Amino acid sequence: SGPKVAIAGISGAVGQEFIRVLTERNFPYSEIKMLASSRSAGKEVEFDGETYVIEELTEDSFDGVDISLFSAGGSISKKFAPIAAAKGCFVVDNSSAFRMADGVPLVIPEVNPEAMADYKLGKKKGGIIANPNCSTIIALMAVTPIHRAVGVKRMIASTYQAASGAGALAMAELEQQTRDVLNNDPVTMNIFSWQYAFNLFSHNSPMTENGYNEEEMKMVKETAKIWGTDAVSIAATCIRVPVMRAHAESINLTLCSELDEQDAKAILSKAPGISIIDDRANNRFPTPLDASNKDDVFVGRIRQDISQPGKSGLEIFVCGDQIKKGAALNAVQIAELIL
Ligand code: 11C
Repeated sequence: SGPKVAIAGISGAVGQEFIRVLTERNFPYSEIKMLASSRSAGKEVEFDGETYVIEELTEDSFDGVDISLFSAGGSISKKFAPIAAAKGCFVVDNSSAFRMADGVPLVIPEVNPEAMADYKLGKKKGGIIANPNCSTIIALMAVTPIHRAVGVKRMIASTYQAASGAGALAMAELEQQTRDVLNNDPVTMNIFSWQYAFNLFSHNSPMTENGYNEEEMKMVKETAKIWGTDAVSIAATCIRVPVMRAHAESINLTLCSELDEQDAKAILSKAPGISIIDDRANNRFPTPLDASNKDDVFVGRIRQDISQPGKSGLEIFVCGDQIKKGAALNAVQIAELIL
């Protein structure tokens, strides 16, 4: 027994991860539908010991469905999420389509579960809940416990983002280009405009008028919505690096009151979903590979910022699996709250 579930975008990197996370967490369901575009319809997918035929996503797909996990791109979400919600379905949407919409909760379960207090099976008839951008989730998992303890006045994030954030084809491009370079073959660019292997570049999202790209502005705007305040000054520089599936972020904080680095470490050690790797003697700190395929966000380099007075500044380095906590796991945790 359990809810009737649908996954929209089953053939993408996050869609495939939904299957793994639902299995790992033993998510209850009575029926499950695997949905994708007509291109993937008819293909088969394995889940929980059964073979499912992928169905084409249509307006009728959500009849009788209780919870849908969407990761099929913003335009599919814009079209189908409201249709599903109108049919009484709870949609957990991984795209950016509804994140900033009034009345749509934007939720990291460890951070602001109260934002979706009314979104429970039986309590409300359907609705859309947005999953934040992966860079925002990974940053706020680590920074929110500090913010709750002493208040953050200013946050500067510099990201090192993995291929997975741009999808399965970008991951394949990184792999292929790496082979090509090592074989001395010509490198082909399909997903990105620049060589990716053995290189890095400014995030590929569109540039906005203020010189920040959309990824950077998502971190600014989504953090304000999740924390429920515009009072924290935030800026980000987002960079794509040739790493497969976990994002890293260097985060510099200006605090509202002083916090000793040891106290910061103690706060983070107790925070849900956080693992600490912070071994100065051995120069051992989080890496994207530590975080890959893991649920937790890894934090290290926890140190006082020497450029700020007293103990009013803090520096941390975080790594989190982009497909898991940055997308599929966070969405399934939201679905668990709906249950
Ligand atoms: C990246 N954060 O790593 C992006 C991918 O708004 O959900 C996801 C974009 C989004 O490139």
